[in-house]
Amino acid sequence: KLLVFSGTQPSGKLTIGNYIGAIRHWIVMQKYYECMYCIADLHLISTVSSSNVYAFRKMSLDTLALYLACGVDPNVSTIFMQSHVPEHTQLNWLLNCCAYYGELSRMTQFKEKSKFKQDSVNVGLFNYPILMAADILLYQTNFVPVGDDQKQHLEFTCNIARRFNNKFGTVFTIPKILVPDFGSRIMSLLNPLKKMSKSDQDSNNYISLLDDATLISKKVKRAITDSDQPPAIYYDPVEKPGVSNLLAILSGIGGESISNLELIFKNKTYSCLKSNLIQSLSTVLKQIQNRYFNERSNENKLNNILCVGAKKARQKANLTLKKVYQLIGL
Ligand code: AQP
Repeated sequence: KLLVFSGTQPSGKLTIGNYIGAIRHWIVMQKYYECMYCIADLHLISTVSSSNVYAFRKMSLDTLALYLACGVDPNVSTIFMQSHVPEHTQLNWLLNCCAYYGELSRMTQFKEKSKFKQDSVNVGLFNYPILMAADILLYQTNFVPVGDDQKQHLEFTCNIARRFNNKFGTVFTIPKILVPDFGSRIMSLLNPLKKMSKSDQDSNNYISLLDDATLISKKVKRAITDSDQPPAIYYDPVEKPGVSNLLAILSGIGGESISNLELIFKNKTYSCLKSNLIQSLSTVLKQIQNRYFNERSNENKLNNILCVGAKKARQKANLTLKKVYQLIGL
């Protein structure tokens, strides 16, 4: 079976951007591929300053419960914590020695996240794409379903894999990046020129999978559209970024294609589009939340899933790492 690998950082409050851009595709892929879904806790410590061990542990279990609530099935897919598989950091070092400072300096996400703190930005953030490459390459991954923001990191992964294969001998499968045509870049509600992010300082910019109906309604009502007269609802992210974003969210959550939505909302008002979106989001997120609270209340089950997942992941990771050590001559 071909293998799928993907993951999220366990901030504990995944957004509808994470869901539409990545997680909903994971669910479908479980039917056709062997899937490994990681909770990237080592990546998280490069961006979060908390030194509270309990908080990290809690956020990881929150994220696992959200995976399950969204439909990731632990009986079919391997779900594990990145920190439970030390092979990730071992391969990370070896790949460090094949990566160039110049190419890492050009990573858009690093440039954005370090913009105002050049001197104090931690090296982990700079190194992030290399650890991500290690995550993927350890499992001889064929497909990586991700949102558009991760495309550059994935291209780097392919480059470093090719470089390593050429230098030491072929060991890594070159993964294929799967970025969906629609919904791969859900934008902020108040600034549709900026990506929706769970770490956004203003929570009005995103909808978390755990937001209740009142909050959803408040945030969607405030979302930016445009002042076109008469109002026109069609998909054009350049000319109509706000309206296009709402259409992308509605399509990603409700499953209706964008072109069908354009027909449905032809000659309708923006407030009609928003009411539909509120209705659709409230229904889908309520179902996810019901399952979430149920899963989250059973910590033994969650810990057990992580134990089984780590064991399976380590077995696979070890096979690749052994070959890599041999090829290098370690
Ligand atoms: N706005 C988005 N639209 C579509 N997909 C998105 N993803 C993230 N934001 C959007 C995809 O979600 C997956 C998990 O993301 P991550 O946790 O690895 O971190 P990220 O890409 O940095 O996402 P965030 O929400 O912006 O997190 P913070 O604020 O912590 O940096 C990935 O597949 C990502 O592409």
